[in-house]
Amino acid sequence: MKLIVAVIQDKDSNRLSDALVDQDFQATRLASTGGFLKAGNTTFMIGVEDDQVQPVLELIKENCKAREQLVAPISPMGGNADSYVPYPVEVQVGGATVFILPVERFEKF
Ligand code: 2BA
Repeated sequence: MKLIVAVIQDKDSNRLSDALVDQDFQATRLASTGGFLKAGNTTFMIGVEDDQVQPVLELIKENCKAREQLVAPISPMGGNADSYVPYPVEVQVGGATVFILPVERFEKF
């Protein structure tokens, strides 16, 4: 068994949830925050048998889009201004960032 941990954009989360439910996959959604943008994103925990990893990855690929996002400049507030960038910078936010972990034991009570 594997635990798929997928960090995706909030905008894609309902679509991915619906697709997972349609295909009878069980998942848990956690509200999370990206360390770099400090903006909300959604983390899915999806427990599946090994042979179901690939179908779940396909669903994630189909339902999660990469998008450009602007990072607003943050004032150095009296600190070192050497690295200060006075204009917004565009970064591409995935798609999805996916970790696949082995599950040692799985119980439901
Ligand atoms: P954030 O940390 O808010 O990052 C958003 C996007 O900003 C990233 O998109 C990447 O394009 C850019 N970025 C991140 N760190 C950067 C840096 N030091 N310099 C320049 N640009 C940077 P993604 O790579 O698609 O990541 C989307 C979200 O997935 C991340 O949001 C974070 O919440 C999660 N994530 C990505 N890699 C991770 C990792 N290795 N471990 C845990 N979470 C991760």
